[in-house]
Amino acid sequence: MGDTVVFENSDPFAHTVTSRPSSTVVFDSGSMVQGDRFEFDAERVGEFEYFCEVHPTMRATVIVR
Ligand SMILES: [Cu+2]
Repeated sequence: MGDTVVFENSDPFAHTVTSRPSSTVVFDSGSMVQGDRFEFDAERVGEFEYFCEVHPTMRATVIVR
């Protein structure tokens, strides 16, 4: 807890890191092109689901213990 998760887009296509409605913490990177970075401050214990607004089937979860 209290650490930072860094997302970096190494893909040639744009993506976002956007919290899903089920997440208790709201976050959104906006459009990230190749090389862009987004930081998520893990200040709270929990499981935070996110997806890509451009490709909604791309989903994952940040788990903070
Ligand atoms: Cu995407």
